[in-house]
Amino acid sequence: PVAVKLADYTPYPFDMDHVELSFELDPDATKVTAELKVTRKAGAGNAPLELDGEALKLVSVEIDGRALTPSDYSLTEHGLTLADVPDQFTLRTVVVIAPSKNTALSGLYMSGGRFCSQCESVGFRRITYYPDRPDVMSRFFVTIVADKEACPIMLSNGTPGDVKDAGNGRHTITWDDPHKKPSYLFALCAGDYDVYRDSFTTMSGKHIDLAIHVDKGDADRAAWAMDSLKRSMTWDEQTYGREYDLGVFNIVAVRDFNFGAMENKGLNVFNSAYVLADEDSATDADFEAIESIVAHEYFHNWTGNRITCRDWFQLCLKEGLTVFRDQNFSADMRSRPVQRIKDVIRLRSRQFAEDAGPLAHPVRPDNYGSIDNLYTATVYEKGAEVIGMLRRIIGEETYRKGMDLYFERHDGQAVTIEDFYKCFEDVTGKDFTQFRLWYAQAGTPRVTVEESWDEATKELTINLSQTTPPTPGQPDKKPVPIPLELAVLDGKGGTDAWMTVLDTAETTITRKAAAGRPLLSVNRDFSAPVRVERDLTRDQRLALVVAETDPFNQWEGVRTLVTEEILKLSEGSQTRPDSELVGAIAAAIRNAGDDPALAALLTRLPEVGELFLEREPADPVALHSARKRLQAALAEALSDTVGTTLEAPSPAPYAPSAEQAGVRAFRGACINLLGASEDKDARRKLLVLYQKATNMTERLAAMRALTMHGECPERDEALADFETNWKHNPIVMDKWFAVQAGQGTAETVAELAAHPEFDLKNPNRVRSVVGVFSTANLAAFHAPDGSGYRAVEDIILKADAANPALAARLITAFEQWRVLEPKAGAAAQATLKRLQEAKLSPNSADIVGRALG
Ligand code: BAL
Ligand code: ZN
Repeated sequence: PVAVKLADYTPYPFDMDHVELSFELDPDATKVTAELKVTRKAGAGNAPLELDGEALKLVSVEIDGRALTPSDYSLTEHGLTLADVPDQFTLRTVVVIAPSKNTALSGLYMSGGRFCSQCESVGFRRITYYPDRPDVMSRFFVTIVADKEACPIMLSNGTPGDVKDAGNGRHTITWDDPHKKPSYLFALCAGDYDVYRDSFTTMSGKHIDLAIHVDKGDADRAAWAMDSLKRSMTWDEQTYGREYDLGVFNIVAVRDFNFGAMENKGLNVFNSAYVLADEDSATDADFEAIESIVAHEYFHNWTGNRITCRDWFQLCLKEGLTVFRDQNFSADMRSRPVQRIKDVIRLRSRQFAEDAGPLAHPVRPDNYGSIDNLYTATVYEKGAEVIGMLRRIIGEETYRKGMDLYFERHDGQAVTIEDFYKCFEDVTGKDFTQFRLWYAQAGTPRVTVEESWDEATKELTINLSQTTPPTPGQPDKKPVPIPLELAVLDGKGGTDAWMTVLDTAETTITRKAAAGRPLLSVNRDFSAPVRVERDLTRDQRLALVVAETDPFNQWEGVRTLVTEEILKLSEGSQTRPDSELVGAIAAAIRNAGDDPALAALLTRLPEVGELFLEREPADPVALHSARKRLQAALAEALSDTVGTTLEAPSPAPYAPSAEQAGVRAFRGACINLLGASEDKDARRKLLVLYQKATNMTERLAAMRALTMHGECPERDEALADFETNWKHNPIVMDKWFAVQAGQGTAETVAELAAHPEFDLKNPNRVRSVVGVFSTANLAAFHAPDGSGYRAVEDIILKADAANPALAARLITAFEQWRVLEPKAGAAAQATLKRLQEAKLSPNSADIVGRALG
């Protein structure tokens, strides 16, 4: 694909502040009439009117009621251009689209027999001819005409009018959205749903009708999503002073969806996996994900919708900021340290890997080949970290002042990162030019820490230096301002903590201690998204874990020890896990017993993919085997704890509360240890745990642990039982597919893909097999004989023909081919080359091309 460049941005030459859309819904031939009130902007010269459009059948074009003929316009497969238009006019177009044939799930399509839409980023152009760019903001009036029986409910953005009869068994409604918005926030859903209703009273006393639309029979399973929505609304009022601004807020759950969810104004569309939950069918992780995604989409109402992006390069303006907001919401709803650890695990496993490979790009890229491929861990997760650093540097109160100014100054506008930072410059009087390098430079900075102790002066000298490795197109990097939370610890609980902003290549700090040599704690709470390098011995690290007073760094200390141990085992410098270290880790886990959620996280060993960053070349098979050996040793060392934990009953009656979830998380960690255990009785115990489980969290944990034992009758019994019980529920069956793809081999993938319920058109199902296999089962995916790649290649090619956004995302699993051991690396490269020679969509071609470099 041809690169689009930030430097080429020019404003759209026309205002389009009033849009009337009319839909006559029909799965095979929906007629869309668009009336656009167009005004040429002052100084726009005689620019032509260029409208985007794709996969549309044009029926007619009129200007001010005068029908145009093909000689009056130019029509291509990418749009409609009218060269000669007046300064002010009404454009009326009629097109026909076929939602039932739309497998890309972008634009208007059918899912489960209902109409739904997805327009971000560029789906609206598959609905009608329009300037499909975020800086064109209009007031939308949307009329829907549909069959009464097939579509008793017809939804769009804004405020609904009355439903009226439209003859021939049809009815009609008009929605008016008073808030100007870009086309990517348009939505339309229509069909027969069950509805879970509630209401909310805002801080100024306004009544809001809330409704979640789901599959027939699923309404009760929307209760948690509704509860999460109301808590999000309260949180945004209390934390950011932001009130909801329409009388209705609708959510629609859709089974076939490319994203997790979408923040369309007043009509959020959700992947049904992130709406439906109850104790029988959902895990605590599902409840947690629903809470955070409902919050994320709701928070977009202010950070994304009321203030949107000028162009797609500014995507992090809404995404990084909104992730930062949802992470803090989750931290307030649950445990802040546990939330921080989970956020960092996610950041490191996905974003650090991206930053270290051929797909590395800045948080705000300055060019892209395919916009769908910009929805990355870097834009989202690193984008959130940058906002977190901003808040750390200026303090919470000043951050809130800056945000207040941002909302006040830019409400109703489409803006840039520069506009955002200008608000913070104005409230602080500081210059954020250097800070904005975080948006422009790709790559994860490395901070090296060296220390020396002067016994005579009782001074600890700390040398800090930073470098950022080269990334594609960016060989040289400048120092960025890195807020480092530091502390010296006396080992008796005494903590002398401070923050320093490392904004040069190198700096030296001295810290006086009251008595003996203190221990240094660095990057507490993961204050900056960097890799910290310290040359410490195993015993120094163990001492630091014991002395540590920051919960994040306590976990981090154990994590580092575990990582080093797995690396040693994988490299053969050690054949058996060091029993002293295993004992120390087991003790740390037992000591964390008061906070079972934290204890569960300490029990979870780093995934193979996270270890890739530590050594080149990476040998996934050796890493996996080393990890398993350490896990087995830990299972043995903790066997008493595992036994007593699992003998106790699971909390009852069930509640999805953070407290109960913490208890179940540790029980799940113990079940997982049984999965790694060499105890002969482990399989039988696991089957009993599976059969007796009173909730999905533990049932699934037991089934997964059984698959860790490979082929065995107990595993087969659990899998067969699960399938029998849940075959009617696709969201739960996704878990059944995922568990097997996450533990099996290439053959398992082939079997799962041949299963009658494997559906290439359903993104959740494809991701539960190919996505899980290629990102969570790296020893099998990166098998040196290339069998793992062959297992997914054909599925990716078929998926690409139907849904390019989905396929392109799957191909990113190949991004690390250069760091792999030579055999797997060569096989991965060969697969990418074969894909390149196939006729790929522009989305997939973009990823393959960049991955090969
Ligand atoms: N805007 C796309 C989905 C999300 O990030 O909310
Ligand atoms: Zn978002």
